[in-house]
Amino acid sequence: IHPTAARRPHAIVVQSENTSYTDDYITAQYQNRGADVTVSNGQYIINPTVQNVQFRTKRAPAKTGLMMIGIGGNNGTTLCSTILANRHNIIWHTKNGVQQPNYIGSLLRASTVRIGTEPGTGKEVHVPVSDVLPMVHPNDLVLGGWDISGMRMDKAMFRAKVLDYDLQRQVAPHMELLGSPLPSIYYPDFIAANQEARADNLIPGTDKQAHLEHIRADIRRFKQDNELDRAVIFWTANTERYSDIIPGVNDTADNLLAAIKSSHSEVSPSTLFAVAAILEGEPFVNGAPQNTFVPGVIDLAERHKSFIGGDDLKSGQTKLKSVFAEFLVNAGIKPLSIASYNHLGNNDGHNLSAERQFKSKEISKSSVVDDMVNANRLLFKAPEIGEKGVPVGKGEHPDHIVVIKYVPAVGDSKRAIDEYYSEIFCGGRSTINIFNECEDSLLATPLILDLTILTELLTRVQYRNDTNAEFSPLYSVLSLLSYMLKAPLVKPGTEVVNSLNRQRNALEAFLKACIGLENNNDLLLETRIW
Ligand code: NAI
Ligand code: DG6
Repeated sequence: IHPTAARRPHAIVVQSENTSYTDDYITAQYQNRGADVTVSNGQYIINPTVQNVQFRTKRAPAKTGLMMIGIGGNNGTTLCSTILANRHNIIWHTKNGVQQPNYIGSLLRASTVRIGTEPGTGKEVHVPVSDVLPMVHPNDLVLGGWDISGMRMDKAMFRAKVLDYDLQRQVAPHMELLGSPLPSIYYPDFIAANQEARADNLIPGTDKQAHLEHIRADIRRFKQDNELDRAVIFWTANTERYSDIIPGVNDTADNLLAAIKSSHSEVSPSTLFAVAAILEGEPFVNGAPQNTFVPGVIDLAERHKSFIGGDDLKSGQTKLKSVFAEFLVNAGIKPLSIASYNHLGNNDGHNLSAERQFKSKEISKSSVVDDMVNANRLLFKAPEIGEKGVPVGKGEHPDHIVVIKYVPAVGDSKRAIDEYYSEIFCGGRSTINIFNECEDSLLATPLILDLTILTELLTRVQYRNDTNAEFSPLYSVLSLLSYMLKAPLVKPGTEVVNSLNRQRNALEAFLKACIGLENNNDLLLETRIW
């Protein structure tokens, strides 16, 4: 099925007493099966558990806008121009021949899910992920947003130097119609000093409360002007430095709101945008690595039952690492070191050449193997237990380094080099090197689309169970978005899952649960028995 296949609203119908359809909703009963494990005298005592949950999904996707902060950058302009190319079916010439627009790289539009087997033959049936539940089509997203650079969108696309010239040339008149980005807020201390020359499109003043009101008004106006039901607010602006977490300033919702009122210097632009989105009841996704979601933001989102997701798009090197490291550890091979280098020459690379902004990226790229390592205490020693029964340190871990260098000549075409050095059988050693080269923004753009479309969908799903008799929205932190994110934000107190396979399984299982289906497992019993 071609990734740009036309919308097919009723592609799947589940005939079961667990699933019912009305004009407005799909409602499904689901049994959430797990196991409680306790350890007693060195023995694992396991009690299987079952929870009954009912999911209700509003069928009609909202008329949705995507408001990007940083719309004039490489990701922002690439996203707008490729949607316009798809929408207007612009065909262009490359040195390899004629190229058609598509949504390759989008999990939702270009990948499939196994939905069951054909009766009789047992042949597996796969459907596009976007058919499992009604979802917004990317071509239908209404595009807008802010940038500290006021360059008109067609010119900003040329500045990005991502797309083939023949496509740029043809899509430019459509991009021109998007006009210039909305003025934004610029607190120079948060992004690299080398970005200052771009900052010519600013909301005046230094009063952060006034800035918050301004952005909220922008969101309301954008929704009103475009008759939208929903606007997903998406940070794809420069990576900021980390904000200090200061008790009394950004540790609770009330303190954060007060800090904005007093224009406290530690409130970052991205945090201000997140607060604006939450107060407007619109979801906010952070595509960059900084700690936008200080505790006060999470508290505020919970209070308003608003949705947030982050952090940092997982486009290439880290995505592969979250598969490769798991493969090694699950194969019983012990990674001793993982050394990751990359260099790139776009504006993102320029900003990341500053120490504090690099630090944010280094943190988000570094935690990705932790859960796989912690899951295998045969290979990696557990932390020692201190006096009060509390673990000391993190336990044994492979050496893991991340290096990023700015090399202007290569532009958007990022080079990533990874060395996995591992211990194998009886003292042997294995060294595996990976070299990857690709246009960074062409990897990132489909992720922004997937995150936006999934976020909109998740705002339409409600649940009830034994403890909540009334249908309630999902929890504010949308950890189901983890597949597309390097350092997934999760419900405080719960564990982060970095494994790409597990993240995808979770998403598939959730989408299927919403239509009353169990996730397929690979038991394939019919192939194992007579
Ligand atoms: P870019 O530098 O081309 O674009 C960022 C844009 O944000 C610029 O146009 C800049 O003027 C604007 N900006 C900076 N501060 C702003 C503010 N306060 N308000 C509004 N606009 C502001 O960068 P690119 O390549 O588009 O990447 C965007 C972000 O996504 C970066 O933080 C990057 O680290 C992150 N990212 C990118 C990935 C990729 O593969 N391209 C993958 C993972 C994350
Ligand atoms: C260089 O690391 C620039 C970054 O913005 C990355 O391109 C981006 O974070 C993607 O990282 P990864 O590890 O998913 O390829």
